[in-house]
Amino acid sequence: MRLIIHHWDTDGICSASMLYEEGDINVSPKIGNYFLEDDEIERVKNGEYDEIVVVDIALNPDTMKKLVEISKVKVFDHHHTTKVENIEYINPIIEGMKEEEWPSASWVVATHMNKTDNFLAFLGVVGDWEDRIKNTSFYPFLEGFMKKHELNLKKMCEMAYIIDANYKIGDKAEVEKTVRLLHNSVNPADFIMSNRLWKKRKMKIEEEIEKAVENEEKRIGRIIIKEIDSPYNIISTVARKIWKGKEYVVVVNCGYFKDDCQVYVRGKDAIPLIKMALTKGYVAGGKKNVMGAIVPKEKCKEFVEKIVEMVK
Ligand SMILES: [Mn+2]
Repeated sequence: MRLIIHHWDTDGICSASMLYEEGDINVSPKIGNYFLEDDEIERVKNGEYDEIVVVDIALNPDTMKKLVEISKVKVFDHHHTTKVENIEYINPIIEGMKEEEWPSASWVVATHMNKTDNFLAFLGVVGDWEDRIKNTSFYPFLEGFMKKHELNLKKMCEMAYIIDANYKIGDKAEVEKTVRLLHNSVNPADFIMSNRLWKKRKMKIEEEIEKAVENEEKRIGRIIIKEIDSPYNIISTVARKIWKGKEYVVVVNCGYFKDDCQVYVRGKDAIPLIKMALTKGYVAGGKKNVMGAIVPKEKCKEFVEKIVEMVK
């Protein structure tokens, strides 16, 4: 049997859905965790899987080392990660290729499977980039696909928001179910647009995000710091909404985890910040423009100060 461990967002779901075959088991880590907790590792052990596939999520090296001790591990991804020994990586980004040419894990998977003319392949891209995909060299591919299928970017963004409402509200079981539902659907676009539960959740989440964006913020030079206190996992969306492309946006949410704060940065170069967070021993990851980290509540203030010092 094969286990697919995937990110909880649209790209992770679309990628896993393309890879999914009858009989596979698919799971997401606990939403917000970029690692597996001990009980999750235990369950992977007990599953006696022949193969573990990790998709669109940069799990921390400690987790990856535990997985490779359990079974054969393969990774499909487009995040900056450090390789762990004896794992097969299908990740053009760590081979030095351009982010714009490999805009999503769904595109990595689709290329690998020779299935690039696929709705889920493109929806994963839109999930990760939203509108900003317009300014990339990838856009003509997406445009061509949308023309052929009478879709537009606004509609595709809406579908990604509908899917993402499930993880933002914290429903891990629904996230996992979505992989199978989309896999089995003859017309995934229609399926998404007609799901009333998901659409209702999207509205609820939009209210929460609106509240957070309007919340007061601190400014230090070209850095915007926004502290929120939300039980929902909306930190990356809030950062994306505030970011205009030039400044650094730091969003902190200490309302999601019991003992930890989520710290999310969007800015010109997040790579040194990821390295700094990892050096400090925190769970952290990201891409060229983003860093996400989980930091103990009592260390959060100091951590944000360090970020400010590094980017100002
Ligand atoms: Mn992704």
